Amino acid sequence: ISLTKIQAPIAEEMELFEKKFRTSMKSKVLLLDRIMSYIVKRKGKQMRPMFVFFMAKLFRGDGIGDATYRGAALIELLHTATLVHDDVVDDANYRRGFFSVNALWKNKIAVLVGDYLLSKGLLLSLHNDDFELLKIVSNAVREMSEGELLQIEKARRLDITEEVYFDIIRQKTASLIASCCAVGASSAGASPEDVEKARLFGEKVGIAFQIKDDLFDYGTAEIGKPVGIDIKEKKMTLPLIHALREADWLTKRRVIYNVKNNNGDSKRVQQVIEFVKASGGIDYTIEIMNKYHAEALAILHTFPASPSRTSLEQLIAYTIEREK
Ligand code: 2DE
Ligand code: MG
Ligand code: MG
Ligand code: MG
Repeated sequence: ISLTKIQAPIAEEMELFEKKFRTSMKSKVLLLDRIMSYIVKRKGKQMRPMFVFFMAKLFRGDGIGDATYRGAALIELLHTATLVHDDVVDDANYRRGFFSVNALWKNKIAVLVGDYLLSKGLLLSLHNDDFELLKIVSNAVREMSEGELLQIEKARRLDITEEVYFDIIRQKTASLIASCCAVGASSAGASPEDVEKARLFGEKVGIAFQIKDDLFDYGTAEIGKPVGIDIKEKKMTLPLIHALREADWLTKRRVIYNVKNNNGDSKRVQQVIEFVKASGGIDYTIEIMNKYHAEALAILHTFPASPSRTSLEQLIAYTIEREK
């Protein structure tokens, strides 16, 4: 199933959202405005606002209020900010098949662009003194920053366990998708218990989402991001962590040596990829991803059946089946 089809029930809402999103990115500074239009033209799949809207509709089928629109715009601005900063942190030259902001305008500018987007997003929550929204997303920003730093700390020593891996992805990726769902529910007037359930649902989805992203690094699909970047960056993800755990000490030493001293050499990186594939690291990772998907689905099914629930089912199926 395609994302366009999944989006159909909220096509009108998404259109209005996009207008709000674009307006909130405007700046009088010419340089900033140019970069903003560059970013807007290369927009992503916008899965996060979709989570906000469908989750809101789950609790208020009769329509989407202003609070939900603000929440969706805030989340997408925040998401865009994190990607701009993430590419600086990761030294990544490509994003969504195009040059990243740092590749075109250098780190100095990219850092400031990210700050600008973040502040624009946070300001949206003040339009209606929406402190619940501000609280949810401020927490997500804190968690994402901690997750990124934890990842850097662990990349130095290559000693990451499966447990630490899940800590990292829960913080750096799942926290934002969890926030999408919490914001959607809360903006539609859901009870605190339901907001918490929505958050937990989003967290499971987010973990599955990042596992899928990490699988892409092994060349499991054509996505406009080069393969092996995580390994080059000494980022240990689940396929490699699992493969290493199963390996004998000599193999382990050889592979870790290759990761540590790859110096961007594609041949060394390719050797690591081959090792992971041969050791069943990919199959194992897919299994775990499916487990998180099933857990998300189980939480979703504690809510009564409705068209929006079906849409959310489709959206989480897409999360793990997507090719980009
Ligand atoms: C994606 O990980 C995770 C991104 C979180 C970024 C958060 C930052 C701190 P990946 P890909 C930088 C918070 C920053 C703010 C609030 C401006 O695996 O493969 O690097 O898409 O993702 O590059
Ligand atoms: Mg990155
Ligand atoms: Mg990163
Ligand atoms: Mg990645």
